[in-house]
Formats: sequence, C-alpha cells, structure tokens
Amino acid sequence: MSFTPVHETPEWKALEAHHRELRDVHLRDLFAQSPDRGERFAAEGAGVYLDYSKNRITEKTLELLFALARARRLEERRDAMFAGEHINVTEDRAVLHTALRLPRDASLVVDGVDVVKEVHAVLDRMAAFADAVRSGTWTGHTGKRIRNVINVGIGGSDLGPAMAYDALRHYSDRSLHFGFISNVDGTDFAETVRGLDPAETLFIISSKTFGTLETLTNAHSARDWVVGALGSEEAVAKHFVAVSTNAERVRAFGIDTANMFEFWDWVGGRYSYPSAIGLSLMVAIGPEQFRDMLAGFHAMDEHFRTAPLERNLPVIMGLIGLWYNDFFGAETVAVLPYDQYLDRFSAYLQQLDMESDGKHVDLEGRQVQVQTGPIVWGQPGTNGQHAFYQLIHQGTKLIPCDFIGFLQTLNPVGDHHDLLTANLFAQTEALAFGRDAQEPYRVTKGNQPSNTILCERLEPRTLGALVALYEHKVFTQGTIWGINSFDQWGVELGKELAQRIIPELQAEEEPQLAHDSSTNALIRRYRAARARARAAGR
Ligand code: G6Q
Repeated sequence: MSFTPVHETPEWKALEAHHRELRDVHLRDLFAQSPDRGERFAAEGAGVYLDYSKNRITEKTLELLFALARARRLEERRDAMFAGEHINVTEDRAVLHTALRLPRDASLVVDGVDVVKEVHAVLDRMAAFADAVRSGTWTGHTGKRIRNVINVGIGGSDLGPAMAYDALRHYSDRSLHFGFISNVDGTDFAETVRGLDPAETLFIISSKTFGTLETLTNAHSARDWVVGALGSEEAVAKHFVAVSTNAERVRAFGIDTANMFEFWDWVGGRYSYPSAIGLSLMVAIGPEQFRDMLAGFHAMDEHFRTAPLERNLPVIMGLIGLWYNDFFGAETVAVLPYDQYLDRFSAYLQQLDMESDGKHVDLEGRQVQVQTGPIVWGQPGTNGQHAFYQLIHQGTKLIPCDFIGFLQTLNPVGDHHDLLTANLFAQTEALAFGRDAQEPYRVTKGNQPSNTILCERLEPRTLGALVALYEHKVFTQGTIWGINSFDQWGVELGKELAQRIIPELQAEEEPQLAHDSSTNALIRRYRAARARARAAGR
C-alpha cells in the first residue's frame, strides 16, 4: 500500500496557509478575543487534566490538525497497534506494550497466542518473587536477608525502572536500598556497590537481548564481586536473577532460567518498564502498587483508544506539538514537572520520544521532507526557573513547554506546596503574556506556548497514566509523519561501532590503525596513557 508523503497532502498545505495567518498573532490577543478560552481549551481523561489554552492555536487550527490526523488514518493505525498487527515493519513485529497493562480477564490473541495469559503468568511470578524479597524469605547465599536490590541494564532496561523508582519512592519499602547500574564506565559499578555487603545484595540483570555490551560487562563485574566475596559460584543462584527475552543467553551467563522473568519481542525496550523490566520497581513498591500503576497505564490506553480525537489527550498533545515542530520550526520541547519525585521524568521521556520519532525515512523508505521528532529536555521546577528558564522567557528561540503539576503533595511541609504551585502557574502566565517595561532589557515578549497538565496526587496509577499519555503522543506524531516509531537502527549501529576499537585499545602489539587521522591519534594517545598507568602499577 502506498501513501502520500505528509507534506504533499492537502491537509498539510492548509496548515501551511493557516500558519501564515497565525504566526504573528499573540496569545494576549487570542485570550482577549475569547475570554473563556481557558475552560474551552481543556480536556480530561484517566485522571489527567490538560489545559492547552496557552497555545498559539484557534478553533480553526485544531480543526485543520484533526483533519490531518484523520487523513493520516490515525484511528486505523491506532487500532492496528492495539490489535497486535505487525506495525513495526522493519523488524516485522507487533507493538503491544498496551497488552502489558490489560486486565487479567481480558484476552488478546496475537499470532495464535493469548498474550494476556502470558503477561499475567509473568506478573504472578514477579509478585511471588517480590514478596519473597520484601518479606525476607528470599535470602542470600549465606542466609542473610537481602537489603540491597541493584538493577543492571541500560537504555530501555534502565531508564524506566530508575525513573519510576524515583517517582514512586514515597510508596517504596524504605528498609530496602535500590541502585541502578547502567554505564559501562566502571565508576557507575564501583560507586553503586560501594559500602554494600555482597551477602545482602541481589542483582537483577535486565536486558531484552542479553547481548548488550554495557549490561553484560557490568553483570560480569557484579558476579565477580559476589563470588569473590562469598567464595562460591553457587552464590550466583541466590544473588542474580534475569529479565530477558533470551533464555539461552541467560543460561550461558550462568543464571538458572528458573530465576528468569520473561518478556516478549513485541515489547520495545523504551516501552518495557511495565513488563518484567519493572521487577526492581515491583520489589520496591510491592505487587499491589505495581498493579495499580498498570491500571493507570490501562486507563490512559483506553482513553486513547476510545475518546473522540477532539477530546483525546495524547492526540491533542501530539497535534499541538507537531504544529510547533513542523510549522513554527520549534526544535525542542521542555518537559517541566513541578514535583521532585519526577526528577528523572524528562530523561525518561527523552529516550521515549527521541528514539521513537528520531527517524529520517518514512514507512516506505522514502526520505521524509518534514521535521520529525523534537529534542526533549527538562528538569523539575522550580529549580529550572533559576537556571535555563531565562532563555525561554527572553531568548530568541520558540520553546513549547509542558508543565506538570499535582494538586496535592505527598509531603505536606509548611506552605511549600502552595509556593511550588504558585510558581508553576506564574511561569505559564508569564511565558504566555510576557511583561512590558520601559527598558528593553526588562521586556519579556511572551507568546511562548505551554500545556499545563494537572493530576490529583502522584500515585502509582497517576504515573502509569502520565507515561502512557506521552507514549501515545509519540505514536500520534509518528503516525502523522508516516515513520516507524518502534525501531532503533541508529542505536543498533552504536552497539556495533565500539567493537572494532576495543581490541585496538587492548592489544599488546601496536595495532595497524586504519581509521581517520583523528580517531587514530585518539587511540594512540589512550594506548600511551594505558601503558604509562600499567608501568606505574595502576
Ligand atoms: C530501547 C532501545 C535501547 C535498549 C538498550 C538495552 O528501545 O532499543 O535503549 O533498551 O540498548 O538493550 P537490551 O535490553 O537488549 O540490553
């Protein structure tokens, strides 16, 4: 089936013409023209309230954007994803992270298998394991209780559990310590295990492929650390479990597959933390809270699947984001959560969005003629206000922002929460409307657009809904651009590149270097330093 590149569609052209009319209109005027805009341009679903009124849009913009979404068959593509069709065409795979959060009594048969049964069988095994660690019935090799749980993984096998552990720390068992090792830099390993007792430490080796250099290197160092301290290879059975799709490699590493938690090739790495990749999180917050989180994901999945486009939060956010990305030329999006627990949320979204929609060819292999995925960045407020917000207020770039806030705090301390929330609201107001002044350097022009996302409290359910909101926002945009949001060949390339240089750094004999002159010189410099360190006994 061939489809028209998006920039050639009449809907795209209509948006280009509309942009010419609207590009210089100020949010001040839009609000003055329709004073009830703040209530009208708002939508709610799955416990999430979205105020999108402070965007440079009119009713007509939305009409044209929804028409574009329909012309790109967004609803059909969405249904194909939920049904398990192989929409990840370059890897010939279904894309079914939504099946990870289906309730137990649901059924979804994909390629002849009821995946819901498999999902819940693994969730039950995870729950039994998590309970055993939390209650102390799972002990280490020497009989000591497990006190430290360390997830070893990278990218999609790290960012999700690490972000969610931080986000839901309020609900975690405080008698357990959690750590996350991802970087192949030995410092990450050394600093994470520093001061821990190997006899009380459990490693969860998380890798979809179980072939990733960083994770296997860290896993081997962890094994040496445990076996070295406890004096027996048998310790591995009590101190290592694996999360993977590849049982053979797990066995080859020396982990009994009885201690392996499975997931499936239809779960992309960056979409995998509601699967067994979230095992460390489940140990932290317990199976019940983990299931609540899955229910939050599912509520947003259902909202996305069933709400009309005009009231569909991920669709609205996706379309408005695309409006800035493709018509206003905005290069980045700032995600600014006003909650310290969401410290790593922007970093998590960075991977989700940039790895999914950072693509230059469409589903038919043609070069895309429009801008695809944005650069995503951000930090919790109010910290960012004292750092980079200056550029958003008075710089020369257009930076659409997503502000995320909570109506109730989990840590009522004095009037901190009122102050935090006042800052959030004030920033969206100042960005939109700006401030006039006599002196040019004091002027803030305003007209910087933002979404405000409000939820009641940061609960496991809320986090699930928020993550699913962004997952489907990314899907909406990828569908309109006509790209595959679910492969990552650039990451695969990165996994291969270092393989050639590793032996060149390590060889005893001076290797024949055949890179460019810059890379050759860097390698020689490193080798010389390595030789000096060895000679000095370091
Ligand atoms: C995610 C990416 C990537 C991946 C890591 C880890 O979508 O593909 O971040 O998650 O490279 O891969 P493994 O889980 O296979 O070790």
